Amino acid sequence: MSELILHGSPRSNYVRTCQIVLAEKGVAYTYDPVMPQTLEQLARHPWGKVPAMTHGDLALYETLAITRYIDAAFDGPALQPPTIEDRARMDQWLSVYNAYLNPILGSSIAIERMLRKPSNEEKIAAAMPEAEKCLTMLEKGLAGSEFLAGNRVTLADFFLVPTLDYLSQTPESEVLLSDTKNINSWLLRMMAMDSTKTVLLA
Ligand SMILES: N[C@@H](CCC(=O)N[C@@H](CS)C(=O)NCC(=O)O)C(=O)O
Repeated sequence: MSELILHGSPRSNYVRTCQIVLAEKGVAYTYDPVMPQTLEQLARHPWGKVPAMTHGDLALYETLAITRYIDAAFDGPALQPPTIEDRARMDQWLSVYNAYLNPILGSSIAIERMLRKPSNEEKIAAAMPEAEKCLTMLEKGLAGSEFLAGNRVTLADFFLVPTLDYLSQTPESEVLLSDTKNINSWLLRMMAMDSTKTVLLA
């Protein structure tokens, strides 16, 4: 089979999601460390974002499309639930992550604090109330199950974990993650997985 190439910058949370999914599935791939908004990335993604993927004749952008493809195209553990109900829950979390969690917990706080120098303090402060809401909702979501969509890890968990890993390293986490025992246990569980360790602790 042709070689799979993952294009994207190494500190991007979305690129990290793809790398974790590839590791979880045991897929050998070539990593192409390209920055967003470069001419080469604009040729792959109309908005110049990372990641993108090439596999033979197939060129894809958007993390959801890439990770669903990898899960379907390769052997290894299934990363999408077998039941209609759990799959719908996973889809709901994926949508919630992309629409609400990543813009606040990821872009406005974790990425801003960890990767932007100097960080935009006003942007971080403005996001804190909404971040509390995001985390309260996540805490409730993890109350009855080990993972977001039941007791098996799914793509939804692999979307969230790079962002929560970054967030847990920020000073803001001392407030945000001080009373979130379900999220904290989930994060420990996620960070103990070989695939996650390989990417996030590298
Ligand atoms: N909807 C895209 C989002 C990807 C995204 O936001 N990537 C960020 C890095 S984590 C990026 O490329 N940012 C640079 C930019 O927007 O110019 C996906 O799911 O892949």
